[in-house]
Amino acid sequence: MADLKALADAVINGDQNTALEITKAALEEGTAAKDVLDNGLIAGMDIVGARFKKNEIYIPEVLIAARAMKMAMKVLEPELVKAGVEPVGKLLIGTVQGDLHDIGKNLVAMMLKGAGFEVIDLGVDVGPEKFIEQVKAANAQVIGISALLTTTMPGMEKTIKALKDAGIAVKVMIGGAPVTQDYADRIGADGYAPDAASAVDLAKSLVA
Ligand code: B1M
Repeated sequence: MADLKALADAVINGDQNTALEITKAALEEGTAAKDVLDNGLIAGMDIVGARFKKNEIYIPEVLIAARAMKMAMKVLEPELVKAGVEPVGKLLIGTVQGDLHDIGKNLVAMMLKGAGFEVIDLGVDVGPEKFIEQVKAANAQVIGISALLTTTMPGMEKTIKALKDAGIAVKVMIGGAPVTQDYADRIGADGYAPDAASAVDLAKSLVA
C-alpha cells in the first residue's frame, strides 16, 4: 500500500526526491491518481498553507514545498488527465498592468495549484484586454490580480470595469501588499486575500 501520509510529509518537508519516488511507486502499484493527489500532495500543501497562515513557517519553506509538489505533479498530471479528474476550478492570474512584481503572485499561483486548481498564469504587466481575451479563451471562473505598487492599483479597477463592460461574468479576486479589503470593496472586486493561504480559501469560496 502506498504511504500517502509519507507523501504529504515529503511535500511539507520540501523533499522533492521522496515526493517523486512515492508518487511513482503509488501509481505503479495501482493507487488512483486522484487519491495520490488528494490524500498525498494536496493534504501536504493544506498543512503548509495552514502553517504559513499561522506564521509557523515562512515564504522560503512554502516555495520549497511547492517545488516538491511540482516535481510529483509532473508524473501525476498525465494520469489525472487519463482518469478524467476535474480540477477544483479554473483560474487566471496575473500582475496588474505596469507592475513587474511577481514573487507574491507566483506564490499564490503555486498554492492554488497545490489546492487542485487549474491555474493559467498570464505573467506580469497584464492589461484589461489580455485578461478579457484570455478569460474568454480559457473559460475560467476566477481572475486573480496582484499589485505591489500604489501607482498600479487603479489598473485593477480598470480591469473590473472592462470585464463588466464586456459583459463577462467572472469572479475577480485581488491581492498584493498595498491592497486592502476596503479597496476591494470600493472597486467592486469579489474578494481580497492578504496572503497566499487565504487566497486559496477565497478562491475555493468563489467557485463553490
Ligand atoms: Co519593488 N517596490 N519596485 N521591486 N519591491 C516594493 C513593492 C516597495 C514597497 C519597496 C519600497 O519602496 N519600500 C515599493 C512600492 C511603493 C509603493 O508603491 N507603495 C517598490 C517600488 C517603488 C519599486 C520600483 C518603482 C522601484 C524603482 O524602480 N524606482 C520598481 C517598479 C517596477 C515595476 O513594477 N514597474 C520596483 C522593482 C522591483 C524589483 C524588480 C527590483 C523587485 C521585483 C522582483 C520580482 O517580483 N520579480 C522588487 C521587489 C523584490 C520589491 C520588494 C522588496 C519585495 C516584494 C516582494 O516580492 N515581497 C518590495 C518591498 C517589500 O515588500 N518589502 C518592493 C514578497 C512577496 C511574497 O510578498 O508580493 O506582498 P507580496 O505577496 C504576498 C501578499 O501580498 C499576497 O500573497 C503573497 C504571499 O503571502 N498576494 C496576493 C500577492 N498577490 C496576491 C494576489 C491575490 C491574493 C494575495 O489574489 C489574486
